[in-house]
Amino acid sequence: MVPLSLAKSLASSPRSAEQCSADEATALFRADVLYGLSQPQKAVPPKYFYDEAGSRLFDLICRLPDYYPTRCEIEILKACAAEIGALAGPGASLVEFGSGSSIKVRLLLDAMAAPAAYVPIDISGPHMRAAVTRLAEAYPGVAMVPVEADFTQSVRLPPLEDGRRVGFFPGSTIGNFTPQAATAFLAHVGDVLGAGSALVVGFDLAKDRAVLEAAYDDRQGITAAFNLNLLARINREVGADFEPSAFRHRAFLNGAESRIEMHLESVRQQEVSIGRHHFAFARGETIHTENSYKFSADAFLAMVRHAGWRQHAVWTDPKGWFAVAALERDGEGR
Ligand code: AVJ
Repeated sequence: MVPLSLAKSLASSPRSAEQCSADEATALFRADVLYGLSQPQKAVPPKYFYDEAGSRLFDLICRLPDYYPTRCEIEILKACAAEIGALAGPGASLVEFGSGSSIKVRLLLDAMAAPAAYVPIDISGPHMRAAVTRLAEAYPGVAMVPVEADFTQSVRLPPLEDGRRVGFFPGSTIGNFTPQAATAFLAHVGDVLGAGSALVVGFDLAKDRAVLEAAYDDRQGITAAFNLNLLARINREVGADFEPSAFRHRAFLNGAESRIEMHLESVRQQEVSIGRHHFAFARGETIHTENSYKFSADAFLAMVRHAGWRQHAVWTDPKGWFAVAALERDGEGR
């Protein structure tokens, strides 16, 4: 079951969905957009960034000089891969939540002894399947079992071999949730993976405002294009009449909440229509499109404990900008 707090915090309309048809996915997208634009603070959940164009733009973001999280996390994973491999044990199955281009997972598969399966779960089906095709060539002995699903909703795993189940949730995607929803999500992941499983999760650390704001408002304007692409997607898939050039990308640190917020700001007073629904925008009014929480290691580990996980290890990069936690769950496993 989906914890309601989880759906709410992402400004989703309350409902549950997984592994649904394209028509159903579009209907849910429409419902989320109508719901989100009806709120006092207009909002659209960040999971909708990742259509084909958005997934490609996100891959570009990961290579930007200003966007440090990807580089820091890869540096950490290279250093701790052997220990994660030992934690996984032989014949383990690796389950990745929000797999995207599946690049970091290679570091773990390389370090694992005879991994049985790789189970990527991603909302962007075509992007994921292309990544899995590339991965299958490099890892012929590993069963590739992609699951096209919204992992913020309840997910069912396919049948897996007897080895340990190891969840992988990199990139600080956990930071898209409010701390309360993140705790609920970590508990949900524990239920999905089951007793005796492990979880490797990346999270971004609180740091200097200038570094953070540059990472989310890069000089090349790629993050702006990524944010604005959401409007083009809503126009195309939901039939809205957004004028993307009448909105501006905004990204800033909300220090009180310890999160980067991304918004799309209306440059003038205007009205946007979706079918018979009309949404008025004042000049300067925004659509809140993403939260990206920045944690202290202590705060993160407190959430993890509340969600029923035990800490195995926490690693950071030399600058102390990003962290990866390896967690375990009690029990016999299967
Ligand atoms: C994929 C959610 C981890 O929050 O840093 C990157 C998304 N947004 N630049 C993040 C994102 C703008 C990213 N996560």
